[in-house]
Amino acid sequence: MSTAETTFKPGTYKTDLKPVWCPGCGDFGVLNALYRAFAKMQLEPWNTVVLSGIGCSSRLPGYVATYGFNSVHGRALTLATGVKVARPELTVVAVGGDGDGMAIGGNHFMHACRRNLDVTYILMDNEIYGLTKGQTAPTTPTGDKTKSSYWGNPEPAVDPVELAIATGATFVARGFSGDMKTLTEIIQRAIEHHGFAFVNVLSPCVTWRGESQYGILKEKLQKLPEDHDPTDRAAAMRYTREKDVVTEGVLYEVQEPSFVDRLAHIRMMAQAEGPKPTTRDILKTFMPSF
Ligand SMILES: Cc1ncc(C[n+]2csc(CCOP(=O)(O)OP(=O)(O)O)c2C)c(N)n1
Ligand code: SF4
Ligand SMILES: [Mg+2]
Repeated sequence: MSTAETTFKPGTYKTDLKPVWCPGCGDFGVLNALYRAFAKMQLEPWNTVVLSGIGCSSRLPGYVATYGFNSVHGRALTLATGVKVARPELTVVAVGGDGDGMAIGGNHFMHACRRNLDVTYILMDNEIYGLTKGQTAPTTPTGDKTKSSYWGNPEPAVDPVELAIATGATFVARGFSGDMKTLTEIIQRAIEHHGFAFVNVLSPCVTWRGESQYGILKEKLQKLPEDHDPTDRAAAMRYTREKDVVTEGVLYEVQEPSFVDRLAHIRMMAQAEGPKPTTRDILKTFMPSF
């Protein structure tokens, strides 16, 4: 939290870099929702880290005045794991695109969910590889024509929300970059959640998915019914693979020990056992003759 004299405003988190996204790109909405959520929570910039892979969306850390890193394609969650394990007291937010998180980074995504890594992961899902000029991504709907599927995408699409629930994430939400009020609330709840918090944000790419993508999504958007029970896994699953509608809100949330909690417990048990093994002791367990 801030000190009594400091009040962080959304603008506090802006850097001098001007986003190079195309005018109308959905990622502007995500960036603004993130600034607002940080300000609502009064997150100290020096205790907050925003990490990403590579893609248009992955440029986001450059526009946020916290610690951050725009890293290697598909590796946002590997960095987040390292940062959180080394400095559990920091607020860690990983961000990136659907290609970054579901294709090359799909493996890391699955294991971050399973481990219940205590970080927030915001996926800016535009259903395309934006930066590399419009190739089919894992979330591109079947049949859609792209730069790499001229006759239509032959593959079934993945729903990141479904994958997150199936592989063990303890907080799973869907947002829309065009509904900043709800998205801000969702991001705040995700950061407050103890454990792996996944937010799939539908974030239109006006350049490679066409200007109609925003209107189509807006038309399909519906709020989660108020009586939805977020601890009910089967109920949450009913909002995955939606076609005619898109439901926004926190679909799933349960409390479980996080990866950091489990590591701390192991460390405590190891310390209680007595003096630490030396490097030689450890090598001996592999090579008794050492
Ligand atoms: C190891 C590696 N493979 C491929 C690439 C090329 N590449 C850069 S960004 C990208 C996909 C971007 O799509 P997405 O992650 O959805 O982000 P968007 O640009 O749509 O926001 C690819 C394939 C790369 N930079 N590094
Ligand atoms: S190419 Fe698409 S995703 Fe990339 S900045 Fe432009 S609109 Fe956004
Ligand atoms: Mg993309």
